[in-house]
Formats: sequence, structure tokens, C-alpha cells
Amino acid sequence: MDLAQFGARPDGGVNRQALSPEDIAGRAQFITWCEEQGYACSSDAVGNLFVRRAGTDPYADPVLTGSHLDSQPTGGKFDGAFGVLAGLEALQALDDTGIITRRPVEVVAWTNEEGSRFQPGCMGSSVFIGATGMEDILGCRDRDGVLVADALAQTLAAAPNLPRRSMAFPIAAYVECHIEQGPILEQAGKTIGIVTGIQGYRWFAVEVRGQEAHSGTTPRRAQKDALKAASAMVNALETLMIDESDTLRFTIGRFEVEPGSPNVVPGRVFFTIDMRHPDQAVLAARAAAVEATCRAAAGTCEVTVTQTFATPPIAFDGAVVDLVAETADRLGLPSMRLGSGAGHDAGYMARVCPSAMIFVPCEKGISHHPAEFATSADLAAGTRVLADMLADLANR
Ligand code: HGY
Ligand code: MN
Ligand code: MN
Repeated sequence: MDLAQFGARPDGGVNRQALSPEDIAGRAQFITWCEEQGYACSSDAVGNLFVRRAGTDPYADPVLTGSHLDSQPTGGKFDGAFGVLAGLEALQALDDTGIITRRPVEVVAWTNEEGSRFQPGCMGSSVFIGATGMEDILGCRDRDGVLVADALAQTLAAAPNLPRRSMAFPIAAYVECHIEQGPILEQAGKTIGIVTGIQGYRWFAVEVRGQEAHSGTTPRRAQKDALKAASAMVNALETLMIDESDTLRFTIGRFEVEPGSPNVVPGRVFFTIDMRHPDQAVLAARAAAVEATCRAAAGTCEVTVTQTFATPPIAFDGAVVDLVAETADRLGLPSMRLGSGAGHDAGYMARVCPSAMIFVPCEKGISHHPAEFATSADLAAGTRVLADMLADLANR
């Protein structure tokens, strides 16, 4: 609730977009809470924040938990924030119970998980593991033309005393708490989601270029109307993405028309594609047809289709997934296994260390919306599973 004040929206939601002044302020508050608890904070070159609780062996690979502090522009209080603060709560629980671990335990707040202001998403975690290069992201711009390089420099400069941390350091295991962002747990009456994996997803950026013209004087057969071409592409894509089983996900979240004047034939349209599926073969086959589908509907306009984000379906580590299940059982919490429809930083961590996620229900499955809500009891239950798992994993 306190963190939600940073970027608070009048409708109860949160707008704390990556590397924004609101994100910078929220990060500073989080660091203050950590330092008040006596933990050392550090940051790597892409702004990932690390909070370390020492173990008896300072050289042992740490166990990590965490999530992200950035939000969607019309986000909720819990997406990302829960996982970061659950990590801090778990560290405090280890302190309160006097549990000593061999391995250090660290909480991480990954930079720009959402990919809303700057694409791609999971920017901090994918750069950390080396799946994306710094040079690939520093030149990304937001809608106002602001570079990641500049917004990142401002973010790092706002916490000048944070020691720098290397990237890709070895990690023993990673566990992330997150709200489900779907209705499955609530409908099944379960408190804990034992997340088995994350579906694959692809993002595309499509630019359609026509010709501005006078809406009154230009014959329609001579017009190169980028909006009408883009609309034809959207309808053709909708047909391409038909799936009677309703497993395939397809969203056009951004659709910009230029110059946006009532009496000028649109000369340019930019739109985004977000498509997802748990089966790599289905995802790859549909994604492979996107460009041709757009070209076929372009008419007299030009079109450029760029894939901006691609991550395959991933399965989490069986032993860590089973530990989520065993811990929930031991704590007497009703649980079930499920896959994640939403993407998470854990998807990248799974490429470098044994990883898993703990879900808790959110009301009606609403997320990426100001009405996003989870109960204190469910959030506390997820945090208890996390604290138990961290104590266990950090003594292996
Ligand atoms: O897009 C996603 O799935 C994540 O919630 N950012
Ligand atoms: Mn999230
Ligand atoms: Mn999200």
C-alpha cells in the first residue's frame, strides 16, 4: 500500500513506469526500507537492485528471490510489487526467527519487466543473464523519444551510493512470488499456485506508411491511406489468429495514427502485436505468417514488420517446483499446479539456475488494471511459502 503511493492514480491504480521519476522514487523508498532492516543494497549497470542478507559462507552462490517495481500505465498495486516486498518480508522473517543460512539470500528488483514504456519487457533480467546485450537496449526510445540510456543514467544517478554489482553472477536458485493475473486459483478455491512454467510469447512492431493527402480533394483511388491499410492488416491478423480452443493469445495494444488530423488522409500508422501460446510449434507457425499477412493487406502502402521480443515456452525446475508443492502442503495451504499465461523475469532466470514461482490469487483474475486486488491473507500465505523455501534452499 505504501509503495503504491509512488505513481498512485486517482482510480486506485498505479502508474510507475520503468525508469520514470515515479519508479526512481519507488526504488529509493524500497532501498530505505532495506537499509532500515540492516541489509546492504547494490545495483548492476542496467539498474537491477539487489538486497543481500549474509550467509555464513560469503562465497557461496546466493539464493535469489524478487520481481519488479515498474508497472503498466494503468497498472495495479500488486503486479511485481508483491514479489519484491514478499522477498523483503521473507528476509525479515528469517531475521525474526534467527535462522542462519549458509548461502546469502538476495532480493532483486528487476529493471523494466513490463516492457510498456520501453520495449522489450524483462529488460533487466534478460540483460543480467546475457540474453540481451546492453547495446541492444540503450538505444530504445519511449513514445516521447527518451532513450533508455538517458533514463537509466538518471535512475542510477538518483542512488549514487549504491555499490555496483557485476551481472550474470552465479545463482544457486531463484524463486519469484507473483499474483496469478488470471482467475484459475480463485475459481478453484486455492491459495497457492505451484507454477510449472510460462507460455512463449512474441512481440512485433508494425509500421504502415502511406501518403498524407487532403481528405476533400484527393480521389479515393489515388489515396495511400495508412489507416485503412492497417485496419485491413488487423482484420487479416485476427483471422490468422483464430483458435477454437481459445489457447492462442493475440493483442494489438498500441495503435497510433499520424498525423491524426480529421481532414488529412493518414500517412503513417504504428501498431504492436503481442501473441502467446504454450506450444512452441504453434507459436512459431503463427508468428512466421505475421509479416506475409501484413504485406498481403498493405495495398498501395508500404509496411515494415519487426519482431521486438521472442521468448519460448519454459518449464520450471522440477525439484524447485516440487518444493513449492511440499512447502504449501506442510503449511496446510490449499494449492494446485498451473502454467503462467503472463511473462515474468523468472522465465529468464530459468535459463541460468533452478527456478520456480509461487502464485497467489487476485480478485477475478484482474490485472494490468487499476482494480487489481489481492487479500493480505493470500499475500501473507505466499510470503510464508517463500520464506520457508528460502531457508531450505539457502541451507542446501
Ligand atoms: O506481459 C506480461 O505478461 C507481463 O505481465 N509483463
Ligand atoms: Mn509482473
Ligand atoms: Mn505485468
